[in-house]
Amino acid sequence: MKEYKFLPLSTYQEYPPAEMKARAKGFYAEMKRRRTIREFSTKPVAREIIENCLMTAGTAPNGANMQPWHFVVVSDAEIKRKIRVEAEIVEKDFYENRAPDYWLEALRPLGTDKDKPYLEEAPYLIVIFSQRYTLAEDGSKKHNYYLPESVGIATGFLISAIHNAGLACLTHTPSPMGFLRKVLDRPKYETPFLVLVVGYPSEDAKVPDISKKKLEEIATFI
Ligand code: IYR
Repeated sequence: MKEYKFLPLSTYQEYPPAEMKARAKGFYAEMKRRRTIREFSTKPVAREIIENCLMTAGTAPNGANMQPWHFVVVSDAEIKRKIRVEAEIVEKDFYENRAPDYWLEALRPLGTDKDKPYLEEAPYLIVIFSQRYTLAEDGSKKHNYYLPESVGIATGFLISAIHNAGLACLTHTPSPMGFLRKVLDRPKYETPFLVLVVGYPSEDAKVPDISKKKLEEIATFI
């Protein structure tokens, strides 16, 4: 049987408790500033920033370290336009026919609708795919595990990295999103997970007046 190597944990950094408290508080303050936006500037963003944010996403914990994700970074105007056109077709049907009233009611405070101009205006669309299996170089398939958990965690890392870099983003979920695989020519074993719209907010960007639940509402200590 193959012997697998283990290395000493050399990257862990312990902080004195007071510093830990300050860091935890500071990180919360930083993340609390993040807002999902729907009004983007067309101002360009250096590709290097996106590359580093993606490498951060790639560090996420995941099932059996199979890293069952693929990020398609779209900056090409023609492809962005195609995605907007297809997304607006499915979204029009969602808002006008498929969405039940209670869903539309839940979305009302967010001010969302069938029009998705940001899909063309923002400099980057990062289309996140989950991979049902990994294709080895010899063509053999390796099973992947815990896809939604793994890809969801990686997406969370990506959103945090984008915020940390000083950019804004929108988690966009066109429904259904099967068209993304076709438009981006991705293999059958990949399933679109989410579209992350990334860029600067427009000068006059507004956000809905909504708040997050309190700690007591989201956590129980026993
Ligand atoms: N996919 C639609 C609808 C939508 C659904 C939820 I739940 C949201 O939090 C936001 C939007 C859209 O993108 O408009």
